[in-house]
Amino acid sequence: MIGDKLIYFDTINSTNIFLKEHWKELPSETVVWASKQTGGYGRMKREWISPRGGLWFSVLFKPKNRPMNPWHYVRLYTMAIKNVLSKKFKLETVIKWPNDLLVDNKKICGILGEGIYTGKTVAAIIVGIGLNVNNKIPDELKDIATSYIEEKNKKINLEKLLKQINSTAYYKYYIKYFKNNTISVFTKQWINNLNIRNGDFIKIISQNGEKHGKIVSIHGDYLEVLLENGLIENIYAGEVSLRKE
Ligand code: BT5
Repeated sequence: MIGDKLIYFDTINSTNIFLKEHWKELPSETVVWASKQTGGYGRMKREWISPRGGLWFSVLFKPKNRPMNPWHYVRLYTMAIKNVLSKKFKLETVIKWPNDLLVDNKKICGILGEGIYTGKTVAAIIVGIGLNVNNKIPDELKDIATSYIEEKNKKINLEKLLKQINSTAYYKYYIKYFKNNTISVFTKQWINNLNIRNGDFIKIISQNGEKHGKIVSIHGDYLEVLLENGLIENIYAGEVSLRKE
């Protein structure tokens, strides 16, 4: 079960970095949890602010003979956390494609999937989860971020929450994923929970700049987008952020 091996730190640079350095000697489904991170990061090495009170953890997967797309692993955690927040804590969120959970358009959770490659094959996957729980949001993030305590004025026990998330992820999502050996069994549920729909106008932001377009169709792994220049492009998760327009 995920988290049977749990490594805890009061303070660490980043739980993802720890697993990147130690993945070889640790078993699959090890969880690394820290009360505070000093060097937390998101996609494209963006800073992830991780003060005490939030839930910051990473999960190692080293599955043999299983699909190894880091984004699929991210997606299952996104759905599991949405499920736990709704069912156990009465907080409704929407999934912002591809890796965030939002409350009223503000980010409460960000998830980062990283693959460790030996040659061309993925030897391990690290899923890093940042969930704002009992931490107040600093002024510089107030417009774009929120936390459970900001929304509900209540605290959650972080250790219990961590266990609830991991057992929901495992029993409701990962077992089915591994058994079917494909993420497609969740595609319908994924698309229904997203904050985007066919026909939405979006801005696509990547390291190569910005593009504007209209969503033609949403697929399990990508969005089909009609760009301003008339071309159709498939947009994959990864180094891309979206804004609805
Ligand atoms: C993510 O990146 O959303 C993935 C974040 C993953 C963090 C976890 S914590 C445990 C593990 N260890 C790590 O070092 N990382 C993982 P991205 O989509 O790139 O979003 C990053 C952006 O979110 C930043 O540029 C800020 O605008 C914003 N941000 C930073 N800290 C935030 C916070 N605490 N809450 C909400 N938004 C934040």
